[in-house]
Amino acid sequence: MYLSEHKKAMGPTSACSDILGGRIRVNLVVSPSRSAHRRPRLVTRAQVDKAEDHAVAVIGRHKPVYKNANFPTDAEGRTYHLGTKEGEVASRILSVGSVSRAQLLSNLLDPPTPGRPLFQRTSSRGFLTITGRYEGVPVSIVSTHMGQPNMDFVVRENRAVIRGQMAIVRLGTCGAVQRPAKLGDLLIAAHGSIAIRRDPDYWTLLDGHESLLHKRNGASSNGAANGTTAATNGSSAAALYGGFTGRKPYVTSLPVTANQQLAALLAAEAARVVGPDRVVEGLNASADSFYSSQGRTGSDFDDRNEGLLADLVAAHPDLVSLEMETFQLLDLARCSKGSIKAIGMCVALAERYSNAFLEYHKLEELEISGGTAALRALVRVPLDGPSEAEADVLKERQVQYVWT
Ligand code: R1P
Ligand code: URA
Repeated sequence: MYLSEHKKAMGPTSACSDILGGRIRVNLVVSPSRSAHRRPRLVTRAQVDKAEDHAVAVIGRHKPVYKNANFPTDAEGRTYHLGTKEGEVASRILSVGSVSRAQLLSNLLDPPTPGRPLFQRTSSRGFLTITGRYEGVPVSIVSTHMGQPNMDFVVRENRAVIRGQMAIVRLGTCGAVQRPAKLGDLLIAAHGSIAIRRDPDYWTLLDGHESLLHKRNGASSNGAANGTTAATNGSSAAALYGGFTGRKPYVTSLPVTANQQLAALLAAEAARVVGPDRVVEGLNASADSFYSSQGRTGSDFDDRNEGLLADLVAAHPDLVSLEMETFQLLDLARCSKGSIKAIGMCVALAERYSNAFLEYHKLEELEISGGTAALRALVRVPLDGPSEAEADVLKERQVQYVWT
């Protein structure tokens, strides 16, 4: 039973917060024969059938049954995190970070016909998929949220519900690492992306190194008299903990490439929309956090990242942008056996070299410019359709497409 049906069946509802502060809706089920002043008893949905004839409040939402722990889908074939099924997502996808960006850019899609609104679905995990057409070609806009694990859900679960080749363009926001990239520019990862990861072992080994150093200094009460110094003790400790020496707090990967056909189309469309002097092509870096792994400093944590940005630029002179998802997209496209063409483009929201941050009211216009360029590139890139065998399977399953 869906929530709306459930609401009808279960009577009045009341919004409240769960223990993590998230909004949940509690259905108050009160027997008419009982007095209204009784406090409702909280039961889970699974317990509701067994509830005796007195006031209960049902917590939680309807949960479908998933089969296949390896790649969970429900009885309708909906994926576990994105909640979409075959026929609901187009093979050309614009992936954006936030739900509000997805909603904003859905205004760029062809106007829906009367009585047939754009397809929209928000999953239980908050992923929003909007499907319609752009210049007559089916496209989907998917809010991807933040970080590489979320991009992993978006790429893999969409791949699972689409037949034939796919194209994915990410439109995000990022930090501009060096000139000529500046605030408000569209930065295209035409040279691909590297990944930056904080290495927790650095701190683990550092702790071990320092406590051993401390023990040695403390144990050898006459250390100074023996002529031993912290430095010599330190190096023997490092030898004991082999691997600490030379270990770095942040690890960077080799670059993965972007699809060059899509990159060229996107660069041309972006230049058309905002002008060539506002488009910069180069290498992107996707970090595993907004703060430490992007070289943001502060005094609350021991991050050891003061030299990170300078090191990155020295090692990668073509580095232009720093964000959190593009690497995962390009890496999965690279491993997709030729079935995904991908590229990332970001609005420069921060200048890391000057410490300036874009006035937020200017962002919407830049998102629309970037979104227009991305949609124009998406509908122009050639894609192979489903194979004959896949087409037969689709026909047999009588898949309904939301854009037809
Ligand atoms: C951090 O604020 C977020 O903004 C950037 C980063 O990649 C990260 O997701 O992109 P989006 O604006 O697309 O979310
Ligand atoms: N998003 C990021 O990940 N980094 C920035 O500096 C700005 C936006």
